[in-house]
Amino acid sequence: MSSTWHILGAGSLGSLWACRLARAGKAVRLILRDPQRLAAYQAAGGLTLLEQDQATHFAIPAETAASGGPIHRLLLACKAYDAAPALARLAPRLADGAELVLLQNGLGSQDEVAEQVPHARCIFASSTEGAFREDDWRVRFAGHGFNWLGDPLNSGLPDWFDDLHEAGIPAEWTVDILTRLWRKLALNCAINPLTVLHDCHNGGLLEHLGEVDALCAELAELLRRCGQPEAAEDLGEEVQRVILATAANYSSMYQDVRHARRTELHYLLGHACRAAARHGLALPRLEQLRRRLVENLQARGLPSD
Ligand code: NAD
Ligand code: KPL
Repeated sequence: MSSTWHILGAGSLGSLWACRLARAGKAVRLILRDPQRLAAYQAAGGLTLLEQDQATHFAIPAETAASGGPIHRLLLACKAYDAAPALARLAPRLADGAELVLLQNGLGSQDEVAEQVPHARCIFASSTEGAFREDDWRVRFAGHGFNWLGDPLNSGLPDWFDDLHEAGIPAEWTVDILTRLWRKLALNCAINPLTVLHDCHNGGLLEHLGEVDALCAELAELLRRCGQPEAAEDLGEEVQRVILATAANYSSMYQDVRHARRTELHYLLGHACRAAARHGLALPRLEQLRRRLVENLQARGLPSD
């Protein structure tokens, strides 16, 4: 079994993982979107990681999905809405027993991917690290955080897990990855859409705590109905703590909207509302929030699915 890390998506998190793994001497290959992106990457000569005032260059090899060669270990580091289409192009290259790490925020995309590759092992990740692209192939490590990884179908620790520690990637294996993902989804649902609708940074929601609390009550009810009571515990308190701790920041959804990028709404609030409907649970505030957000995105000419 090859120990190469194939990483699809040289965006913010994909580049951050690629640079740290390469710095630790791990074999890494980037998978880029098409021959044009590959040519642009090759002209740049690699990725640059910016940490505080230090810039380090990594000449990581790259290819496109059309390249030959089996893939044994794949980090899928694209947005949730790109995950299944991106994987479809790579599926023929996955070796027997291949392992995939799915870095997508929210829920739903992991199942879309797993359904396509029933013979591969799909490991879900939930990340609170922060990174953003300053320019093509230049990524800034913006916020220290943590990564939880786990496989809802198999609790066994993957044999490559120490690669992460050796690369300085803060990570822990958890048997409760779905609880982690649901909890983060609920936090994102309580904060991110309201920052778009009220056009404010996270701290601006301190003016709207009644609205936030009412959403948290519905989200907690949903989590319990979905068999995630732990993810529901003290949700409102944690949401307020996050609002205070990140008061000066703009949420990821706010930033997507400000840069006229597609949001991950379908895998966040959309997933929550679909789960509620499946359980026959009426959550009027959450549904109204989704409708207001869809209208807001449509008015801006942005995708709203
Ligand atoms: P990003 O947009 O910066 O990077 C995604 C990259 O994937 C882009 O470069 C895009 O071109 C590439 N891509 C898409 N489809 C592709 C394909 N078919 N082939 C090759 N490349 C393809 O996104 P990101 O910020 O790194 O986010 C990735 C995921 O991680 C998201 O679900 C996000 O919510 C989550 N996340 C991000 C951060 C962060 O700080 N950036 C933090 C926590 C979680
Ligand atoms: O994860 C976040 C995001 O902006 O996506 C926080 C800061 C927790 C707000 O929901």
